[in-house]
Amino acid sequence: MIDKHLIEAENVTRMDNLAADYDALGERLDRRGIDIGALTCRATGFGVAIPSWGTGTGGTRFARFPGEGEPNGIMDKLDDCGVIHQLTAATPTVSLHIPWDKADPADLLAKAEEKGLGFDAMNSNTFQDHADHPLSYKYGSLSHTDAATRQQAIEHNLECIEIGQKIGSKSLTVWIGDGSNFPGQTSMYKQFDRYLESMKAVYAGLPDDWRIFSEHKIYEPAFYSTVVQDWGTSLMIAQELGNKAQCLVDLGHHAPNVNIEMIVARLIRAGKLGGFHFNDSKYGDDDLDSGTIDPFRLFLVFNELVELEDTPGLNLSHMIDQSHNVTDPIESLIVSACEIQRAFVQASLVDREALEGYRQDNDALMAAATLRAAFRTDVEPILGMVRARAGGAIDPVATYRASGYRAAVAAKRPKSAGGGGGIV
Ligand code: LRH
Ligand code: MN
Ligand code: MN
Repeated sequence: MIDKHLIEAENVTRMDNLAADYDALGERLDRRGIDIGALTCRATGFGVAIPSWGTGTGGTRFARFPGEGEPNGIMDKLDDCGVIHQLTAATPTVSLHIPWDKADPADLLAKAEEKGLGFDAMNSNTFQDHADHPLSYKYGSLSHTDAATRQQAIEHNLECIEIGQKIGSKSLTVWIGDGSNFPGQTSMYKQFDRYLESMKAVYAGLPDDWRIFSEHKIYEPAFYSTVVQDWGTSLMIAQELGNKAQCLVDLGHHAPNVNIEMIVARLIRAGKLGGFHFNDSKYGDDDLDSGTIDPFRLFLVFNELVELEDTPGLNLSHMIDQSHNVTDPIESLIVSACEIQRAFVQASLVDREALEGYRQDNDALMAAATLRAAFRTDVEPILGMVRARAGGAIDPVATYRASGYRAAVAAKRPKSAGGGGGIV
């Protein structure tokens, strides 16, 4: 962990400016009838889960360029997650990926406790072969034509639930790469049917207080058709499986320009929105840091979430899913957590009563202006204050750099290999 005296010393250098900025913002918000104290409280309660796999350097299918001091295994990853939470005070949980993070559950729990972390959704992985799975997923997993391969994939998902139960997780996210690469290669009807049958077997093993999330993605690794390719299919799956099944929206898993905020509203209406994988993208599943390409879109997603937050039964799992190729993953994850929290706070600033009035009057211009007024408000003083009050860093990236954490772990962790291919 980072020495808390260092965090305090770093904060001391920034506290006067922060306090002045916070007061000034408080005055401005007051003129708009918004209580900065209440908003700060709201922001304090916000958390997003770190993907364990995001702490390593990702890569593309062309190459992977390992960074210094990369985590070797889940215990190192949890150390890094602990640092991210320590500095941001906004990432209290970690989402694990099996088999990448397989370890004795008692050790996982002990490490998480030491770092003040909990566990969010478990992620199964049947998009690559496992050393201890005799059958290959080259031609699919839960929807494979071969019953034995489907069974192997089902059992893997059940094992993920079993591990999750031991560490306090309450949900399983299923994303599969199944699909086809050529027209005619597969029966799209029968393949989906096989998938549903397999998922029913997984669902049957789900504890009563668990949820299963179906994660859609338009394409990749299959390039002609994908079994769970969009939110329509994902909704069908969740509806066919039952109450404990919901949809997970990974922001990068759509065609460019798709109106994701509308998907969010639709899934909430159906009672089927379970959670998110936040990231940003320019072209496809780029897995870039949240809010770095299109912060307005992130804001619009949160605008729907805030507007509909009192919907009965809404219980969202906020998670990040990113891949870092050219940055220090810890820094990228810090930036993303802060940007996601920022979007939440900005969306909380929307004058909902005025917006509703403009909607009633069909005043499109003023409705859009109402959203813009919230989006344009610089809420950084609120974010900084939330972190400072929680023992985090006013400027988490600067504090992280000042701590020398990366160099310190680089001296201890053996360098990992580069080469072709990264994680998805
Ligand atoms: C697939 C995906 C899915 C996987 C993760 C590694 O692209 O978004 O969530 O589990 O990447
Ligand atoms: Mn994802
Ligand atoms: Mn993805």
